[in-house]
Amino acid sequence: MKKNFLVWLVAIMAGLQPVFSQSASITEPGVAIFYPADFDSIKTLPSLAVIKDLPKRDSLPADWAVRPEYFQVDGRNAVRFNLDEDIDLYGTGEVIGDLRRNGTDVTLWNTDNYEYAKFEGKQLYQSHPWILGVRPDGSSFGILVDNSWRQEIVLDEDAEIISEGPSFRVIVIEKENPQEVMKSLANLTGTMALPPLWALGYQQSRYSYYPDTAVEELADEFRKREIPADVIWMDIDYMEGFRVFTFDDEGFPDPAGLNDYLHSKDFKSVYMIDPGVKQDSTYFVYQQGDAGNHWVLDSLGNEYNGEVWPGQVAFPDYTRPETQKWWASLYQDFMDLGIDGVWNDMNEPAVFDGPDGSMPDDNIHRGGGELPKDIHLRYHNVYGLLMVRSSREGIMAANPEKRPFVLSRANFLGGQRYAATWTGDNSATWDNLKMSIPMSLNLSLSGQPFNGPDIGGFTKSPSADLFGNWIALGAYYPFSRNHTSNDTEAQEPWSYGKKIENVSRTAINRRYRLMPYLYTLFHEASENGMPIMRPAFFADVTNEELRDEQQSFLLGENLLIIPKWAENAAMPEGDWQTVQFEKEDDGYQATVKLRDGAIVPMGPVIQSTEDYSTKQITLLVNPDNNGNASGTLYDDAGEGFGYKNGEYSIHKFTASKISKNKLKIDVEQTEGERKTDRQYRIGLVKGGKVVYSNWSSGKKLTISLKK
Ligand code: NBV
Repeated sequence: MKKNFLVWLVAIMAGLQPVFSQSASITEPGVAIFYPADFDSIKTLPSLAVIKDLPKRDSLPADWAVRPEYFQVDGRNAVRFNLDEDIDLYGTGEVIGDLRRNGTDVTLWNTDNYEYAKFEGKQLYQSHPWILGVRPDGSSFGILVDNSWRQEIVLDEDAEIISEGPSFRVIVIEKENPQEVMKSLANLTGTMALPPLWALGYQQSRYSYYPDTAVEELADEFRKREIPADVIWMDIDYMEGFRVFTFDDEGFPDPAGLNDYLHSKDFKSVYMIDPGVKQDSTYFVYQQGDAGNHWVLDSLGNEYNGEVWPGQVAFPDYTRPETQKWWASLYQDFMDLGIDGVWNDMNEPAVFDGPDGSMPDDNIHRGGGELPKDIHLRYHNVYGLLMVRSSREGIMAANPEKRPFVLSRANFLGGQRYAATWTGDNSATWDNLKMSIPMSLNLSLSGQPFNGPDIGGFTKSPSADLFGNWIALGAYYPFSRNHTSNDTEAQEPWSYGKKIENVSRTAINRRYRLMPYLYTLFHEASENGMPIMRPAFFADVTNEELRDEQQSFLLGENLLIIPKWAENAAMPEGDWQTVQFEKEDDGYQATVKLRDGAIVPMGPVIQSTEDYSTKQITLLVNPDNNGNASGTLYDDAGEGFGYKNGEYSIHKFTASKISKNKLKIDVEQTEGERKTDRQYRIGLVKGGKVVYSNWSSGKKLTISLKK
C-alpha cells in the first residue's frame, strides 16, 4: 500500500496520471482479471488469445500480490506491475538474447526480421503479450495482457506494458510453481492440437528444392544413406511466378505425381503458401478475391497493394468471416494433390515497400461476425494467427480424417491452437546456434510448445563443424527441421563429408528412438499445455542456480539434454544418469541424462514414422535411492481422430525393488481402449551404460541390479 502510494506520488510529480484499475476480480481459483477505468470492450475484445469466458466469480483477496497500475505515458495507455527484485522473468514470446528476461524490452509488432538484424532484434515475427515470473521459493505468476495493438514490454525494475491502442484488460495467474502457471495459461488460451506423428520426425528443407526430380532424388538419398526423415519441404519456387495455389509448369508439372512418389518412399510433403495474392486479373485466386471483395483496404477504402515476391499483391482480410471461408476453400483442390502439410510464411504480413516492412497502420480491416472493423494497428499482430486459423480450417475440411499440420512464421499468443512455428531467418553462426535454446524455451514458456529454429541456420553456410554441432542439438528440438536459404551451400546431412554424415545419422537415430517418449510429451502438451522443451529450472524450481541455465534444457521432465559445447552447465540435484545410445563418441552428440526416479519409453531406430510401432518398447529406468521410478507411454494410430473416441492407450510404468538386487517394473494400462501386443524390456541406465533385460510380454518385468 505504502509502495503504491509512493509510485502514485512520483507519477504525479512526473506529470503522469496513474489510474488504478476500476475493477478487479477472481475469475477462477488463482486467476484474477483487471479492467481499467476507461475500458472499452469494443476496442480490444473479443480476444483472439483467450478462448475462455472470464466471469467475475469472487472479489480479489486483499493479499493478492501482482496487481496492475494503469497509467498513461505520452498519451499511450500503459500498465505497470511493481515486482520484487528477486523475481526471475521469462516468456515474452519470440525473443533473442538470454533466457531470463529481467532488464530487457521487446516490441510486440510482428516483423519480418532477416538475421534478427533490424530494430536491434527486439521485434521479431511473433507477439506474445505474456510474462512468467518465478519467485525464489518457486511460487510463480503469469501476466497476460489481453491486447493485440502494438505494444512494448519493458522489464526493468518494474514490468511495464505500454500500448499504442486503447486501454486493455490484464489477467494475472498466481500458482505454486511455473508448471501450474503454464497449465493455467493453456487453460485460458488453448493447447496445441495433437499433430500427426510424422510432424515429429526429422524434416529437410531449403529455399528451394527445384525441380521435382531434385526432390525425388533427395528422398532417395535419405533412404539410400539410411538417415531417418519424414518430411520434405517445398519453398516458394514450386509456384508459377510466386502465385499461391499454383504450380510452376516446368519445375513442378505434376505435383500429385511428386507427392505419390514421396509417399511411396514414406515421406510427407509440406508446401509453402504466403498471404499476398498477385494482382493479376488473369489469375484465379486474384479473380476470386476481387469478386468476393476479400482484400485489406487502405485508409481511403481502396484495395491496398504492396510489393512481395510476386510483385504487387493484395492481402486477404482474414478478419472477415467470408474471407476466412474463402481462403479455407482454396485448400480443397490444393490438398487433393496429396499435399500433407502447409507452411504459411511472410504473414506478419511482410511488405517490401511498406512502412517498416509491413502495411500502413491506418489500413482498414473490415471485420464482421465476431470482430469489429478497425485499423491495421490493432490487427497487425493477429494477422498471422487469423491466417493460420483459416488455413487450418481449410486443410481440415479438405481432409477431415487427418490431423492438419500448419507451420507459421507469424503468430500471436494463443496461436499454438492453429500452427507450429519456427524462429524465422536465423544465420549459420555459433551465436545463433547457442541462442536457439533460450529462444525456443521462451516460446515454449509463452504457450507455443511446437517450435524450433532452422537447423544449420537459414542465412550463410555453416562450417562442417558448426553444422555437426547444430544437428546434434537439433535432433531434440520439438520441431526438428534443417532449412537454408537460396544462396547458400548444400545443407543436407551428407553435404559435409562422411564424418558429419555419421554424426547426423546418429543424432537423428536418437530422435527416432526417443519417439515414444516424444510423442507422449506432445500428447501431454496437447492435453494440458505443458511445454515439450522446458528450462532446466523446471527440474527444481527452488534451486536458483538453475534459473538462468540456457545451454542445457529438459525434454519433458525426465530427460536433460546437454549439448556437447556446453560449458559448466548448471545441473539439477539428483543422480541424473547418462543414457548411452550408441557406442561411438563422435565428439558431437549431446549428453542425454535420465532423471533419477524416471522411466522413459524408447523404440528401435526406424527410417520414418511410417515404420513407427510400439510393439517393442525399451523402458529406460534410473531408479531413485529407494529403488523407485515411474513413467508413461501414450500411443495411438499417429494420424486421424480415433484417439478422441478411445482409440489410444496410456500405460503407466512403476519400478520398485523386490529384493536387494532385483528391480521390477509393473506395467498397467490406465487409459484408452487401444490394445497392442507389446513386448518390453528394461534398460537399466547406470554408470554410463545401459544394461538390458530380456524381452517379455508379461505385465511384470524384472532385472538384476547387480553389475
Ligand atoms: O520463401 C523463402 C523464404 C523462406 O525460405 C524462409 O524460411 C522464410 O523465413 N522466405 C522467408 C522469404 C524470403 C527470405 C529471404
